[in-house]
Amino acid sequence: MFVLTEKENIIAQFTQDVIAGLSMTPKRLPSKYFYDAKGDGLFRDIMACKDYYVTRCEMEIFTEQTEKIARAISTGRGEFDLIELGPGDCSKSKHLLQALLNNGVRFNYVPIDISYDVIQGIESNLPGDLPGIQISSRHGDYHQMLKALSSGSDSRKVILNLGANVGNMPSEQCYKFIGDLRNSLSKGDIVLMGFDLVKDPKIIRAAYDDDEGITREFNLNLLRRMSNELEADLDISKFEHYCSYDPVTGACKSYLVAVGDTSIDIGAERFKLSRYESIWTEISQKYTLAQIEDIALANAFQPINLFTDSREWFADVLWEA
Ligand code: AVI
Repeated sequence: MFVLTEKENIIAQFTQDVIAGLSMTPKRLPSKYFYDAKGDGLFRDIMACKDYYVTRCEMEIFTEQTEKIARAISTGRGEFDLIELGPGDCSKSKHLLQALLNNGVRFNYVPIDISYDVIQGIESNLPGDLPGIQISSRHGDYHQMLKALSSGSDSRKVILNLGANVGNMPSEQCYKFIGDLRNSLSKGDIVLMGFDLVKDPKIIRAAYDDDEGITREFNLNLLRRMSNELEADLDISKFEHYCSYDPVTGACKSYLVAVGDTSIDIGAERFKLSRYESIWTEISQKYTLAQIEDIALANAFQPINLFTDSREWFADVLWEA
């Protein structure tokens, strides 16, 4: 029997998603495909760039309120699995992990990420940085992550979903993800989830169209991946990055806009784009605190704590199942 390797499966899924997205009107592509080794590096550059406030705000929460968060997630809990969805380089969670280790809390750290590079980075660096940490990493996307959660160990679960990752899901998908997350947990399990808050629209726009052009490169990387991995025939110089923020809906959206008539060929498929036609590549949704509470209650979570940075630009909320 002919069996596809994991790598071939990933390419087959990528091809299928790209063809489906480019067949839509208007065209769209999923932002999860920004992240290969180059995309991970560009995202690290975005996190360090002056216009992108998101990471610094959440880092302030994790460095200034580490003990408070450590106590909130561990008190009265016994041993637990600390499952981090999309940990990146763990730069924020590392503070929390260190505090838990210092306090003698017994936990097993389970980082789950779609990127192999991220998982490999954690496995090779974290034990050196945090001696004594127990790690059981997993590789997969959000859908697989939730399956892994419900079929995982019977230990108490504490889920970390930091960095405004849920903001990258359109609202129906975000509700579904949080509903599925709730269904994969048992009563008493808890979730610490990051949300970027509504703020001055100019600050949000600048964060997603930074002066150094890193976000532009990040967005264009999706086309680069299509060219390299799917052997798509396309001309990257025919596309530009554009981002909009709608203060009414809180939706910050990124697009690749064709700067001239062009086409993208994938295998036998040809997708024509006329000048100024756009491909929607990403949403970074911003929320009010009231909306965040509604999301929790609508999905049978009980909000139990809230941590914000000093400017109230970002919130990490603690919900109990
Ligand atoms: C990963 N995610 C939360 C980032 C965000 O802010 O939406 C991805 C990103 N896209 C452009 N800049 C950063």
